[in-house]
Amino acid sequence: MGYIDLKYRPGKDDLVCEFRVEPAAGVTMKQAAEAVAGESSVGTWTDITTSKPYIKKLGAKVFEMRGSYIKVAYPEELFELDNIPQILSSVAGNIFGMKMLRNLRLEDINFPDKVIRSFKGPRFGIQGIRKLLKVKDRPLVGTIVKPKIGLRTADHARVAQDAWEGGCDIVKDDENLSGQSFNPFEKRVKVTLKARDAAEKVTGERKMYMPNVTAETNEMLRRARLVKDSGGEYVMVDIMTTGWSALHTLRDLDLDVVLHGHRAMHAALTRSPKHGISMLTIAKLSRLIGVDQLHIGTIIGKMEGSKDDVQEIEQQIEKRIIRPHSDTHALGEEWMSIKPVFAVCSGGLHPGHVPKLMGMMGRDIIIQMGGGIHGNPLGTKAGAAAARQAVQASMDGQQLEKYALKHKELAAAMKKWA
Ligand code: CAP
Ligand code: MG
Repeated sequence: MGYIDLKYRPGKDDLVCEFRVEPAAGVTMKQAAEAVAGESSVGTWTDITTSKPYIKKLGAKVFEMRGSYIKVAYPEELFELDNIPQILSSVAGNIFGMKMLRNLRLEDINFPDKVIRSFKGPRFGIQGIRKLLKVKDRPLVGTIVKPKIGLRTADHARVAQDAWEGGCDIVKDDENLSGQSFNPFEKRVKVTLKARDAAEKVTGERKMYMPNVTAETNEMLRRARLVKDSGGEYVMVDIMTTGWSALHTLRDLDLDVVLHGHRAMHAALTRSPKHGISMLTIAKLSRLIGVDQLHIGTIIGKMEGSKDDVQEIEQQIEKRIIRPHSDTHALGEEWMSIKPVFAVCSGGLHPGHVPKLMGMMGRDIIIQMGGGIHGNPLGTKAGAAAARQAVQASMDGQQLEKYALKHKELAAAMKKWA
């Protein structure tokens, strides 16, 4: 069954994917494209005796072939509208392992309206989070308690309180901290929320604690409920290691808590420009299911990421209507009533990075510094103050060097890292 039809134009009910395809030796691009479209829709490696005439209309159509890139349209009847695992088992499943391909990368998925309408999307979105924190238009400043794992509960809460009192809006657990014996989940939530309340009293500002609820799904739901019942307003979840179904289940709990999506393990899929799944695709799936905040990389810090990709991803999660961009292989999207997601920038950041980061990504970002705050020679409180000072200087259009002359905490950070 031929799947290539370069005259076909996708209908509004089609789901469309863009792939980067690298055929194996001896395989033509056409043969590779046929194999990708067939295996990800109704085909297999050989013709069969059991097919029926009505199957043909369910076949995917390769409607564009340009260099190493192909665009494939899938009739939406192939999919269960609110079932991300099934959608990915089709367009991001077996095809990655086919011998006919040396490499394959899923660059983007454009979802038909019916799929988009079948998901909740973020509960809070950017405006909901700004309202909760009472922070109108500057970037939010967050930190991660460091050392990333190992602190006993009381020490963990102390670091958090210092960070809040120094100026952080948000303090989060690190991605590999969950319910270890040295810092049990229940105890950590209670003690750290108390520290949050004390910091709110001292500073007069709203302060948020993001406990990491990552665990087996039922346990994760229990932990999220415990956070809510203990007066918490945020939970953090490692979306890649818990999985799409678990994230969907957590979102469907519809707890009135902000969902922070950490993407640890994403680079196993996203890092190679030749093979895997783009962070753009992962970001769109996360928005669809409904995280309120998502790590998207920064280019500047210690983690891999290209400028175009990160800026494209920020657009995709923050805007309602996205135009296609051929250079980043973004297919565009119409997000209708799905709320925007707050872009989280972290990874090797320190206050000296803030002007460039805000210049590149604007003000609707959450800047998270772990080492860049707790490594300040004057300590965590000063580290948090330095981060806020760098944001304020950038908001006022002031050079950090000048601002640091009157702000010793920023001066200490600049001296150590800039
Ligand atoms: C940052 C961090 C973040 C990663 C996530 C860490 O700490 O807490 O998890 O940066 O990367 O564990 O490394 P530092 P991304 O600020 O001390 O680097 O946001 O790219 O997913
Ligand atoms: Mg971390």
